[in-house]
Amino acid sequence: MKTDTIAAIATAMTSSGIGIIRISGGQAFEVIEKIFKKKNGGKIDLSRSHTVQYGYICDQDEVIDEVLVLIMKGPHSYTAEDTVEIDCHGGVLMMKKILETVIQYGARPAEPGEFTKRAFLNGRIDLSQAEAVIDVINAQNEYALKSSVSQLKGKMSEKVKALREKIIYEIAYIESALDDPEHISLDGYGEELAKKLEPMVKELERLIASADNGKVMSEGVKTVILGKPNAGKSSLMNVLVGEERAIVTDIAGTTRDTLEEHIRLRGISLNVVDTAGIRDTEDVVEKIGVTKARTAAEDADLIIYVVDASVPLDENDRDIIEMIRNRKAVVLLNKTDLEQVVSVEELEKQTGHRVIPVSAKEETGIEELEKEIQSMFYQGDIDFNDEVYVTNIRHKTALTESLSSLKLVQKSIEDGMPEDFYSIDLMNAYEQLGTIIGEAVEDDLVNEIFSKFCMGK
Ligand SMILES: Nc1nc2c(ncn2[C@@H]2O[C@H](COP(=O)(O)OP(=O)(O)OP(=O)(O)O)[C@@H](O)[C@H]2O)c(=O)[nH]1
Ligand SMILES: [Mg+2]
Repeated sequence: MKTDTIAAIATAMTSSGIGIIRISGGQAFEVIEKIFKKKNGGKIDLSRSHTVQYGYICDQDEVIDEVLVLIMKGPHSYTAEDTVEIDCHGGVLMMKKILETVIQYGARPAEPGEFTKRAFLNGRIDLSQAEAVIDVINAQNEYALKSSVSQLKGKMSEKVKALREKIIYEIAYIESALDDPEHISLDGYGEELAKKLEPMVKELERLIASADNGKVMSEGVKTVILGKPNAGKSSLMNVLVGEERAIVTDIAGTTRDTLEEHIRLRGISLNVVDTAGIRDTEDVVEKIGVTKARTAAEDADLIIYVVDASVPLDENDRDIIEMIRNRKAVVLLNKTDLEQVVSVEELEKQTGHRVIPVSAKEETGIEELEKEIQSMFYQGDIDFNDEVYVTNIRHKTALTESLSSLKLVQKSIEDGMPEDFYSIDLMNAYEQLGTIIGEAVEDDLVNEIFSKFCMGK
């Protein structure tokens, strides 16, 4: 199917090295054929997709600019349509002139966001991903950027889709059972549904809570420093913060309370928490500190486990190694300026995590630590509690509506209402979630019923 063909200047409207004019739609190739000449006078070669060709944009005999042209055949393009990008000289006048020529030969000016809208309409991305494109462009800081890139990759959609799938399953089940009570029983179904609703409600609550985006931006990655007493945790904290924030002494059990500091590390914002050394202790105050340390570790996005290289591993270390199993963690082999009785290899084997030798005292190895954290962050290993963050008010509204519908279902179950009451509210929840990814509802239910329950077999 041929859509009309749109064109726009894709780069900023200021003078710059290069400007890009983008054309998308059924006539994109026809347009470029009419206005492009190769250096040797030949026509553009449209036989292969994803090629770059060098030549001139011309209006009849008039040469307008020397350009590179990218050819992308649909569906392998941003819009999933035939797309042409013209790289020209980045003067405002030049870009405008080329755009005018493109329009003169068959395209029309694109509306704001229309390329992305086409990507959505052509099914290449869903609505939340389309919105993420705007967020990526507008991101003012690295968190915002990171969170919108993850939304662009479809993380938000994944969550929403998973929730919707669960909900539609229940709706279909209820509908099927009401239609065919002889074969599908609803005995005890309310209780079963109540159990299933609980995690869904929690998930929605978490997502909604994350929508306090101000918090996300300023909060950063919760990083907890763990280790047995005297390992050098507070010393590390001070190095990271860049000042003597925490008390350091050679007395084991110096740090009693958790101490939190906000730092920026290579563009990543971290909330670093120094904790009391983990050990069994009779000291009442220290004991509270150790419990606090454990709690902090539980909801950390990242754990930095500090090991004293100058003394053998003991049961406190083994305890901590258990705590960080399957967690995002970096292990620091500290005090490597002293004689080492613990080796990197041994520790790597014991913990299953990357081990970096450091000395908090001499401040060596800190750069490696920073690099490691940075790469974990950008590879998506650390991901703000592994959560998707809602930064879009439309999403927040839809999630909130969906949550209240699910709560109504819970209430109906509690009140012993008939099952068709459940499905009305479930459907509301489902529809609300659907608006986030821009999906229609009607067909899904039919499909689900047919695929899962083989009605009228
Ligand atoms: N030689 C050497 N000494 C260190 C290093 N890091 C820390 N220390 C010393 O080890 C002792 C304990 O350091 P802290 O930073 O207080 O250790 P901690 O892990 O916070 O200890 P608690 O708060 O008691 O759990 C101090 O005397 C530090 O000076 C290091 O890299 N090399
Ligand atoms: Mg300490």
